[in-house]
Amino acid sequence: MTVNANSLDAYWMPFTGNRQFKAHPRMIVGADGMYFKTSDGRDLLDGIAGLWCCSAGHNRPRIVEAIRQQVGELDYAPAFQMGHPKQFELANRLTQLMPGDLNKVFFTNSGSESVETALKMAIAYHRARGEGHRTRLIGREKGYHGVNFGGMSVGGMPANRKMFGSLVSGVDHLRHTHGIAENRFSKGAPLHGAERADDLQRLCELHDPSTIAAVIVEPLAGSAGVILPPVGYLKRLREICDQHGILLIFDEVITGFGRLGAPFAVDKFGVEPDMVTTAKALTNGVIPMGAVFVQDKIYDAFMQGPENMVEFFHGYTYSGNPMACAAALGALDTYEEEGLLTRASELSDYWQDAVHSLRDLPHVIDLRNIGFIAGIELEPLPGQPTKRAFNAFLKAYEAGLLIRTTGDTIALSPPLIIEKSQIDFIFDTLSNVIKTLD
Ligand code: PXG
Repeated sequence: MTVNANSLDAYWMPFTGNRQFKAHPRMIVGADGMYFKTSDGRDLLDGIAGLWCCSAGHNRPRIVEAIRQQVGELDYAPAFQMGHPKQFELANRLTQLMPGDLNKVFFTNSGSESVETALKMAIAYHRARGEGHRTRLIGREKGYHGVNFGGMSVGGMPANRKMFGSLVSGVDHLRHTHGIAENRFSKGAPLHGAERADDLQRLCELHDPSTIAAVIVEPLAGSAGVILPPVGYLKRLREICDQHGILLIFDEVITGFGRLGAPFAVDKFGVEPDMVTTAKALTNGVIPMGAVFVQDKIYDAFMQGPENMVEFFHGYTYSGNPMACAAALGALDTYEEEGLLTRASELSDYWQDAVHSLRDLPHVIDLRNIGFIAGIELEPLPGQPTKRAFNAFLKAYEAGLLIRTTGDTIALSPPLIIEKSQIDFIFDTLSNVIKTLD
């Protein structure tokens, strides 16, 4: 067989319309700062930080240099029963960033793996404390917690579930908070809907709280189309969890590392969960890595039995991989030197005004914003859900702007280094694109 290196046939692309893409490829061949370079030589403003991960922009010197140095010094160290200094340095840096009791961190390679890790920790934690009856997991409709079986099961995006059988058992879901009419065109966190957190109380009454191990939610649901928590909602979830001895997990894969204008959603909303899952911007998206933060009490509960015994039968070949740790340290240096973990709060009024300038355009039925995130919800084309937003994506791409769409919502999450003129470019371009949509 002869191999044609340029053929697009062999690669089965993830979360992509393979046939559409292969008929009309969109190839990226370079990246620097706020821009991608396309194979046809155009600059593409990155309106989504890669996939919500390149928060310091592209080709950042500290990160590039950290990886270069690391690969020549120590390319790999066994993740089990052996350590290397950068794992511990990174763990210390990270836990200093996290408020409260979230002082221990476990390394994974993706958001999906962080979620599986947290769910397993929750069940094993209760068991270690003699509450092995707590096995039930509660997620939320429209939630996205990655693509592995646990995360898919607690997740609530129908398209991501329907093809894959009966999933993990013993899972239930809270209602989502999307589509509350009074919340349309809210600026920042919406005022209505905190009482939907009381669904948890209802599920406690149905299942008995002593069967529930953990509740997992995204503080802000990204993939489902930028759904913000109503004011008071997360605090109410925390209260109900406390009342019944249930662990609360925040999935901060998207919201972590400055996206909301504070280091974490934990800071932004002033609610401390028992665990926080992260990935993406942890390494600026450059090397795959995830991290699960847990409160001291969780780690401590596992530290019993003979000292030579493994306490938690879980981990990955690449947990705390040297290159990933180096990239994460380079990313943290960049975030700190450039004040990126809070930069979105400095520019959030400007961003918010720009988002809401789209209000009177055709097809726009809702606008949502917080930090450097925007959701622009379009009225679906009759009988053709998702098509109008996908057309916006294609037109924006032609006009030099990369956006994401989910359902009929356009999501924006630019690198946190974005300048005002680039914010203007995003919204001028989008305004023109939306005006020309069918
Ligand atoms: N949890 C959350 C909250 C996420 O947003 C994952 C887990 C899974 O992470 P990994 O690293 O396994 O992909 C995610 C991922 C989008 C988009 O545009 C969102 C994600 C990934 C790709 C695209 O909505 N979120």
